[in-house]
Amino acid sequence: MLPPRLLLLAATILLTGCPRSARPDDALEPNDDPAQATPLTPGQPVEARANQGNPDVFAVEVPAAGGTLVFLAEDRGLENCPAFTVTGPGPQALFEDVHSFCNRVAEEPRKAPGVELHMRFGAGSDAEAYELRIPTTQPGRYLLTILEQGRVDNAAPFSWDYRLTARLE
Ligand SMILES: [Ca+2]
Ligand SMILES: [Ca+2]
Repeated sequence: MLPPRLLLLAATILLTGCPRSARPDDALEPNDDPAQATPLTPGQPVEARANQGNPDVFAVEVPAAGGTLVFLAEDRGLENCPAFTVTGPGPQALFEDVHSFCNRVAEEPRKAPGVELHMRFGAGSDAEAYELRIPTTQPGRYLLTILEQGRVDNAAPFSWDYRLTARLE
């Protein structure tokens, strides 16, 4: 017989298809879609948490074309399993992680020309930092979405604590 908590979790997964978030979210919520995006000021970091199944959307206003928009997402703990999407201006897709689970190396992301993802590693096997470099071919509003992924068999939902900084080069 399963303990009641596991039974409740199993029922939740069966009914909703997704484990219910066990951890509190950050103070930037709700920021789950472009209309609710958290504005980022270049050079000013924000600290946040991505809970599995709950997208975190950030917006940067790029005043002029011809530079590079850089997003730096640094690991601050918990399950380091994010997928990134960048669009802009408008719905134009510039970067899209296509992996559904934590195995980032299994599938190459979709990238517009000139877009780069660099990962910095320390002692562990997970990246300490992710740097997305986006050539800004047009001025306007660019959006970054961070969506925490899971594993095939994670019973409790994953979360990732991160520090995010945008800058314009
Ligand atoms: Ca969040
Ligand atoms: Ca969110």
